[in-house]
Amino acid sequence: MFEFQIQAQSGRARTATFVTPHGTVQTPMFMPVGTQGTVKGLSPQELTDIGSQIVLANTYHLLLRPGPDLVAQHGGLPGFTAYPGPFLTDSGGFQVMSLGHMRRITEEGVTFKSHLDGSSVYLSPERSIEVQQALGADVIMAFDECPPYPAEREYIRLSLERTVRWLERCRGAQTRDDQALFSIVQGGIHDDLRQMSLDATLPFATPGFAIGGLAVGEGKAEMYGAVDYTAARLPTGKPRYLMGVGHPEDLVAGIALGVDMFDCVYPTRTGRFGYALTDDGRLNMNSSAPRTSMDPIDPECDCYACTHYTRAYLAHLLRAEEMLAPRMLSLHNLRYLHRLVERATAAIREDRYTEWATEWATRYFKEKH
Ligand code: PRF
Ligand code: ZN
Repeated sequence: MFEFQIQAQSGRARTATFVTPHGTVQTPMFMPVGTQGTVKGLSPQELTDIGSQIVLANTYHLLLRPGPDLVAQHGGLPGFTAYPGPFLTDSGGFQVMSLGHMRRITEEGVTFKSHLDGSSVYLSPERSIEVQQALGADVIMAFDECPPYPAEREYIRLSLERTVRWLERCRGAQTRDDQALFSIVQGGIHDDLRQMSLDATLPFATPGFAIGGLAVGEGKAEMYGAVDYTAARLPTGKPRYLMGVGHPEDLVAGIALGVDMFDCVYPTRTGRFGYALTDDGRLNMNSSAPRTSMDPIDPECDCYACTHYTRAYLAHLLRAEEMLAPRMLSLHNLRYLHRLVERATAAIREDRYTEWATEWATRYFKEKH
């Protein structure tokens, strides 16, 4: 179980298979975000059809509503959601920081007010694991703290040390052996703090390692620097997951640095706002040009929207506030990212990743007139 087998490499980029109880997946991989146990607007069948492999769900949200017991009564997330593939649950650490009110963080855990009804909720390493076991994902995440950006160096240091003590407690709380517990390396954008986090985290030899604490407001250069430093020091033979990162250029750059897994609300959120991802950059479907265009969003895309609809029809749906519009744009954007990593994988197999990435970026960032 959880075997990670590298098939090909090109520089630091690699392609591998990762075995989970609900199926074997191919990396590199983009994981759609299904915070509430649903990828907004899309059915499990649609996700399967566009090549989604693992769906991410959130401990924080599902703990508050509907509660882990109800999900467990359905046999966990697969039974509750009818999505047949693997799930990954985030631990709640990051969501408490970004969504919970009136947080109190202590060594023991975090107390916060629910963003839904203001009630007081408690999460700790033990409680997070208990909830993630009830949710039943194939990959579960350690309960960590993601410091805000910017934060004092000293705060980041104390926080990453506590995250390591919390990792030890997560380990101790785990009673199932059919869920891979991934550890999370923190340390902000500071190489020496990343090194401290690595030194303390690597000995746990978890079945996978995440790079946390990024995409919180630092610049792209700082983010890529931290990914570069961290990914180069993670074990070769385990999956590496860059948390909360997933703009197209971040996937292309992250894969070059040896990252295997990504997740982000970007493709679905930007789709709901009327933006479509293409090799020529992000297309604003709310603008005037698409309203009369007889072309599909992307002639190379094989998604349902691109094989059936013109830009003009989709722009019409968007302006009429028809719900098919956000659905189709979410579907297309997810398919775009899945195809992007499929093309990256093909380039890795041909050992021409850098050439492919340069070609892709040249077109993606070219000024359109
Ligand atoms: N930790 C956890 N989840 C996360 C992150 C993190 O650092 C990030 C990084 N911004 C996204 N999601 N547990
Ligand atoms: Zn499409």
